[in-house]
Amino acid sequence: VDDDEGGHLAIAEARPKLQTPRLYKVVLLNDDYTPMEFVVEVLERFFAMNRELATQVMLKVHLEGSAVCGIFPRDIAETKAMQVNDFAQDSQHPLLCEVEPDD
Ligand code: TYC
Repeated sequence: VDDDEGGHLAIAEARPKLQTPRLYKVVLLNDDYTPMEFVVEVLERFFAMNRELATQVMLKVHLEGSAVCGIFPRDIAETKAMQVNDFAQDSQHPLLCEVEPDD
């Protein structure tokens, strides 16, 4: 609330200095060894895809070399990529996930 000295009160204009956060793509990369079923499970578990969509995205990676599995603010993108890479390592698959700016 602002007081203008003349005794009038006014609600101060709300000017939140916020910017929309930059977005980052989480990209899944193809390799020759990770089983297709494992990739589908990763997409279901970490990107909340149903089996049909997860299968489509897995096949796109397999056929084209890579595919975007989600677009998020930086921290979330980095966390998801790390979760996928850790899970793949623990399972002894070479599956790799990368983060890149969404221009
Ligand atoms: N190319 C793998 C195979 O033939 C399957 C695969 C798909 C691997 C997607 C990684 O991100 C990937 N078993």
